[in-house]
Amino acid sequence: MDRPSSESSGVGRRGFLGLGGAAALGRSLLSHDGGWGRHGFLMSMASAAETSGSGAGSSGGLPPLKITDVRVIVTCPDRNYVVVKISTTEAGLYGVGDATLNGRELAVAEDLKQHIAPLLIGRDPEQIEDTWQYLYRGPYWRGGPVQMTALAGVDLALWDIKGKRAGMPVYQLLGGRTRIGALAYTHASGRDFAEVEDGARRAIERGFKCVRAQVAIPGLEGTYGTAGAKPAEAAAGRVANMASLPQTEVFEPAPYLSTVPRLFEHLRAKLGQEVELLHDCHEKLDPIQAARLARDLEPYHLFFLEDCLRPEYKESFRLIREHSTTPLAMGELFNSLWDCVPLIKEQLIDYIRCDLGHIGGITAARKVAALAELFQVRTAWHGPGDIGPPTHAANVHVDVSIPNFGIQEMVFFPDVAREVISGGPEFEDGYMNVSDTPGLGCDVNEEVAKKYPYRRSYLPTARRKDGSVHDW
Ligand code: KDG
Ligand code: MG
Repeated sequence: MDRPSSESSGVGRRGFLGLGGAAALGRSLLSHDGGWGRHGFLMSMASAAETSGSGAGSSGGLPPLKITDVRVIVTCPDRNYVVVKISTTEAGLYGVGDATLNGRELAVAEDLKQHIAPLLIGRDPEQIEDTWQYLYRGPYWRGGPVQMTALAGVDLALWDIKGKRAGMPVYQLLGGRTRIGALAYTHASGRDFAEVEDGARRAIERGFKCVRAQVAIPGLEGTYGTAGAKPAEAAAGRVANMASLPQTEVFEPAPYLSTVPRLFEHLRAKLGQEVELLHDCHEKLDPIQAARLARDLEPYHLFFLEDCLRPEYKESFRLIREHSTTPLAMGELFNSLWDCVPLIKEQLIDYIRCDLGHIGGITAARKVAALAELFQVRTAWHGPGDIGPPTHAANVHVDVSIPNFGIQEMVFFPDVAREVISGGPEFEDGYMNVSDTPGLGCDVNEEVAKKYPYRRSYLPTARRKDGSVHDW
């Protein structure tokens, strides 16, 4: 299973010439009626999108642009990342996207190399929406986390190209700034309440105004979000995971449901009212359990309670709503735009927190955000360490350009990761921001990436005390 550190799609000029032939055949079929009726129009779209970009796409006197190469770089500086680099006919003009799907990195890399790259060579990179539609609907077997992560990687690289070509940061292309920065939250976790409190105090000293708090549950082996209580333990856990099969944590709802409200009682008593507190249930609860937790947390005024339910059970959010005024966030496991619709349009949540890297990139996110705006739902895009800097950059470009931004989850990447993938958002005084660098503002160093070969790694799994499988 292990692969070399850095892999390229191997689809270059030869693939481009090959596709040109197929597209020419397509054109001749489409133009069979020989006129400028419906078929003639289709012919011109296919021609513009799939081959040369001639007559469509480029504007403002710029010459037509084509995609010449799609490179897929798999690297593991501290953890695995999949980077997509799309080159164009303009010398030095390329885009960098992120297609990292934690635990299934090679599935996405192969999808990109084997199936998607050949479709991109020769296309006009400026036709982002058309390319999105073509890659989403084209394969017939649409959707799923692997394909949507691959699509996001391409989408980000294309927005990067468009921004670089325009000489503008992507947020300008999305309509320009609506705010000076994106309110950020970080994580505090620990083996007991005092350790979580220490972590929260450190975050506040660093400038954070919002902190997500997770605590180990007494009597249970491993609890989501607490492995990083001490940096050394987190590193050890990650290495162990890379060397072996998935670790198994134990989950029981009863101690979890009684411990979490006491954690927040402790934090409010020690930290006061000013800091915003959040908690991630990580899709572990049944509806009535989630309703109880949301109600029990009401006195501690959470900014939001995250991902209470498994992603399949959208209508069950109604039950939680009926019992509590704790604000709800949901969505990091969604990989379809349509997953978001019932929750937003029925106002069953307050924050939609899709992962831009798994739902199809900026092109998808701006639609989710626009729908959410109409129903007074705000955004809280997923921002964990297991998606790469280009996705974090994309998060913030969207955050600072939409009217209904809520909050942004953030991480600090270790220096070794930044050696390979540079750029990405900056943090200051509680807010994230992106620079005015044209495009997304990230780059990849392929030579350095080769120093860090891919290492197979699994997310943990969970079981109940009786041995049955539970959600991690
Ligand atoms: O790969 C899984 C992580 O992205 C996820 O566990 C992180 O839940 C998460 C969060 O809210 O950051
Ligand atoms: Mg989460």
